Amino acid sequence: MSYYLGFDSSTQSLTAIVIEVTGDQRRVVLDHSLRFDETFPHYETSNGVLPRENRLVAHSSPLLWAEALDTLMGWLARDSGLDLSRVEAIAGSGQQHGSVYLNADATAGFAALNPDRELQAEVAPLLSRATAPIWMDSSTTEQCKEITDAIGGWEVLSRLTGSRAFERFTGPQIRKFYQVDPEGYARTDRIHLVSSYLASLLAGCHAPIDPGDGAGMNLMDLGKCDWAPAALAATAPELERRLPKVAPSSSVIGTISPYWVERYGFSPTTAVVAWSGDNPCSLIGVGLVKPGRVAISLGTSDTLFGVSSDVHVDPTGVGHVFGSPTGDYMSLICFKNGSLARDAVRRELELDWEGFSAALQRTVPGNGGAILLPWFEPEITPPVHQPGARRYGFEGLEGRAFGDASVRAVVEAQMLATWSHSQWIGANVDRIYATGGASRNRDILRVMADVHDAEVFQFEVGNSAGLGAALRAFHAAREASRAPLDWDEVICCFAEPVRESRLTPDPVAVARYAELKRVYRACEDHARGLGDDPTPLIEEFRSRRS
Ligand code: ADP
Ligand code: XUL
Repeated sequence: MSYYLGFDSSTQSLTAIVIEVTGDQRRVVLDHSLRFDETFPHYETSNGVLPRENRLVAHSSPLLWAEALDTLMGWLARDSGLDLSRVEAIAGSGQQHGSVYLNADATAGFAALNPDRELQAEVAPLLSRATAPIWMDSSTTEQCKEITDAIGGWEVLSRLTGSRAFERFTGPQIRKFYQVDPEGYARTDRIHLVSSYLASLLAGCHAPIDPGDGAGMNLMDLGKCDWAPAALAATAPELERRLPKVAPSSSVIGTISPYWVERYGFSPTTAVVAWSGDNPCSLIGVGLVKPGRVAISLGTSDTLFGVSSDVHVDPTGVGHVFGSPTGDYMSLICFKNGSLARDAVRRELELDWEGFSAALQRTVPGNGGAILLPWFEPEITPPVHQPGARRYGFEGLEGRAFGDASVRAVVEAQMLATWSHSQWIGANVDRIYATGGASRNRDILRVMADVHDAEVFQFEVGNSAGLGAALRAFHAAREASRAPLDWDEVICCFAEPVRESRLTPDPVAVARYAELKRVYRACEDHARGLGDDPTPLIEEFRSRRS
């Protein structure tokens, strides 16, 4: 009887999911989260982001992530009722793109963590940069341009690494650090992603970066799954020696370090498996191990992703191709204004989530042409650098009608954006797997089903990234013990949609949204200064109202 432990170090929380596999018996035995803002208030984070004046900048703390790992391990050992000595393997998922900068003492420091001391106290002297830029940072437009020019254009970079240069990607972030703090860069001996940093703390040595997370750096040759010399040269000097190796997602890094054995009672034989990004892990956690279907994750970010067997780069330069933990590829689009935008509208109207749902129920598909582009933060898809929500078609709405329309307008715009910007993926979207914190809200999923004209399914475990990490631990442990399982066998019973959760599209709403799609695109273009005033289209949409 074995346990497999998966962590998910996301933007706002750290989650542990434990699965048990005994012969044919498979079950999730634990799913527990610590939210950063509430559990660790001394870091003063807001939704996992350190205090900031500039909205383009978003950093978090590597010490917060270490403290969360130590605290959650302590809870598992003392309060979960699980015998941690039965954990056979551990893997993890990290918010993508975020980077941690370590000095030359880190290699020895990781190998000799003192189990009598808290993890964050052990890690603090090993950092060469106090904070970590995360995926919400949009402050590197200049560096993106420089890297793109140096490499010969965005198409070249995109074909090489799977994405054009994006502000949040690790390469542009590293270049900015090198430029604004050359001494800090010179002091930096190793640069980790959130995923490989936390894996290193577990293994007591520098962990590799997997192709899922490595592809989110603008530094990895996607075809070779190794660092791309031209991209490294365009980013910062002597970068390769500062990066961990790229290794397959199923790599066993080693056994768990004595720190965790002595502090919390793990078996010294517990395998530590390479961590990956939250989206590649989610792919496994919703059972997308073969091409065909797509998932939409409504976490802090909203993402839409699917598996493909070949590299199919977005010709419009908006989407990404990452490595999948199965060895295939994943196509992905990412929206920064996901849950936090829904939260912003909800809070402004002083609603709880039930009230938010009630507003969706009181309003009709198409919303009388009222559209709210929810760019509260600078947006990734489409690229919008000047934050600020944009409203169209709200004239004449007041009081509760205005509030209700705002709720529907934000959700409809988000779903229309996932539809509009995912066409390049070319997937057959007749069924969508919904995951992430907001996927428990069936009123939001109703809009998803009608806009995409697709059936939508929910999952028992809402945190697919954490579950995917636990399943990756199971998969890698079986491979290491020379009893490999096909991915279908790995995910069986765990990552299957709940049949009874199925939402089917409503033909009347589908027809209405088919008309609204053109209006939505016109609003987006107008708001970005790329198109005419969409008012005539909104009026025409209204006049067609049956
Ligand atoms: P992440 O993993 O990126 O940290 P989660 O997947 O845990 O984020 O999602 C957290 C978000 O889920 C919260 O910011 C909140 O807005 C959203 N959420 C939680 N419950 C609901 C609900 N009932 N309806 C809509 N959104 C919800
Ligand atoms: C993906 C992305 C986000 C983060 C945080 O490219 O930036 O989804 O991984 O969840």
